[in-house]
Order: sequence, then structure tokens, then C-alpha cells
Amino acid sequence: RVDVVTLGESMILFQSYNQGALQYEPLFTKSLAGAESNVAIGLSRLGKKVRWVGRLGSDPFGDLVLTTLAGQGVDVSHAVRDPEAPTAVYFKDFKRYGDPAVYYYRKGSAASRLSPDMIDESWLEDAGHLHVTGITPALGEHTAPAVRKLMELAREKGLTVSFDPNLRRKLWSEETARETLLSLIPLCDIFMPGDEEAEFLLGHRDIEAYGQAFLKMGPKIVAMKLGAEGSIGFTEKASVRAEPFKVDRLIDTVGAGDAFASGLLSVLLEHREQLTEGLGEEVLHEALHRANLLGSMATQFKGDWEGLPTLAEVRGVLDGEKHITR
Ligand code: KDG
Repeated sequence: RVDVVTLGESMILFQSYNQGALQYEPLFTKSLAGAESNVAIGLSRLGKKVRWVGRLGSDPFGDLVLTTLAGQGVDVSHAVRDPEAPTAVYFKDFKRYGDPAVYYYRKGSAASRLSPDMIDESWLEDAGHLHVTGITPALGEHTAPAVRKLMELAREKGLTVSFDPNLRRKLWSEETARETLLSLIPLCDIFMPGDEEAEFLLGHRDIEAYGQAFLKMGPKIVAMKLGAEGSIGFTEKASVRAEPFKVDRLIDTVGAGDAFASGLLSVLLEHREQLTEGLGEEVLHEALHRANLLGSMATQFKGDWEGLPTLAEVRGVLDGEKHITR
């Protein structure tokens, strides 16, 4: 049984070794990145069975994506190789203040060539849940209908679906982004925007009102990230706030939202029956609390997912369970 299937583009990430300005940095470290594979790794470390599906070039970087994910316990047996297009790469430019800037080299990549006719039912075999993000629809001419088709198929097959809008303004126009992201919200059960993404989608600033506005579109749960303020969750019956965790050394914010998604889903999927019948406030709080912890942990390590915890480490922090370190 597979707990979660996710579809997305995974790339090779180059980060400056000394965290200096990109153009003057002579040394780079090479790693894996991609919002959906970050979630896959996060969930796998928390003990869930996860399948990552995506298109990669028939090149060494495609091999590296697969071996890294497989090494993290993620099932990559349904990944597709494209002999005619490359695996994408991207660079992270650390800034003295604020979020790192990212530079993508992904136009024409294998993943950007995804189209609805390539969606394969077998990707969802034996699975309970599908997780997708708003990055994939932005990648190519036919990727948005492809994501829509997979979400529809998942619903038909009785899977629950989560959707993180992951707005990436560098990938598409604001108008297309807004229209496409809004059109996919009705196809998910769990919607997880950040407050700025909510403002972008709804066109006004009112955090308390966002929950009901999105719930009206179809999802059963809205889990909203508030950055350093923690998070807030909404169901038809309740709104629940979860406090943030202290971040001692803020190093890299990229990947924090994916860490949040892993923490959230790892709890919610333990209560799958409640996802459709109505989620209790306690479970929602526990999910947001763990999601906040993972988000804060991700920001304290260089790299998108390297700092993500195992279930034992999460229990160590949250329940004070002793974790022997030496
Ligand atoms: O959420 C982290 C992602 O932004 C990063 O891994 C790269 O997938 C990526 C993207 O498209 O921005």
C-alpha cells in the first residue's frame, strides 16, 4: 500500500559552497530539489510509503534524482525518462537578507513536456492520497491540463488530494497563474496556501476570511502558512491556530513550505476517514503543530530537505522522548 503519490519536476540544485554571491562563487555543491520530491522525502522520513512520479532526461542528472530519492526510501519505479529533453537544473543565490533568489534553467526540460495523454492510471495504483503543487501546471504548454487530469483521476478512484499553490512568479504570468490555480482548488480536499498566496488568489488581505473563501470552493481543510507567525487551519466548523517554533539560526527558507506539507500530511493521513467526514479540532491542531515544527527545521539547514527529521526526532522534540545521540 502506498500512502502518498506525488507528481512533479525534480531538478539538480547548485548552491554556492560559501554562500557568497552567485557570480563570484567558484565552488558549488550539488543536490536535489523540487517541491514535490521534497514532500516525498519529508513523508518518507516520517515513516510513510511514498511514490514520486515525474519526467526526467536520460542523463546523469536524471540518474542522480532517482538514486537520491530511492536512497530516501521513495518509490521511483514509475518515473519516466525522456531521451530528447534534459533534466532541469537551478541555482540558489543566498542573500544577506531575506529569502534566497533562485535561477531556473528548466525551459524545455523533460518535465515541461508532460501532457494529459501521458497521465498513467498505474501511477495511482494501491495509493490512498495524491499530493500536487502549482509549480507543475506552470512548467509547459500542456502541464496544467495534465495535472488537472491526474487530480480528477485520483478523485474518481477514491484517493484524497492535497494541493499547495506554490506560486512561482518566475514561471508564468500573474493572470494565468491566478486563473489556473483557482481552477484547481475545487479538485482538492486539503488546500495549503501561504497567506501571501491567499492574498494573491483572492485579491484582498483578511486572513480570517481566507479560510471560508477557499472552503466554499470545495476543499474540506485549508491549512494556511503564516511564516514566522505559525499557521492557521480552517474546516467548515472550526478555525485553529498553531504557534510557530523558534528558529535559532535562519539559513535557508526554500523548502520550508514543503516541510510544512510533509508534517501536515503525516498527521492528517493517520486520520483519513476524518478527511471526508469532518476533521476534529485536536487532529487539525496536531497536524499544524507538527507542520510548523518541520517548517522551522527546514529553514535551519542549507538545502531544501536535508534538515528534515525522522519520526523519532519529531517525537523527541514534541513529546520529550529521549533520543540517544552518543
Ligand atoms: O519549494 C521548494 C522549491 O521551490 C524548490 O525545490 C524548487 O521546485 C522548485 C521550484 O519550482 O521552485
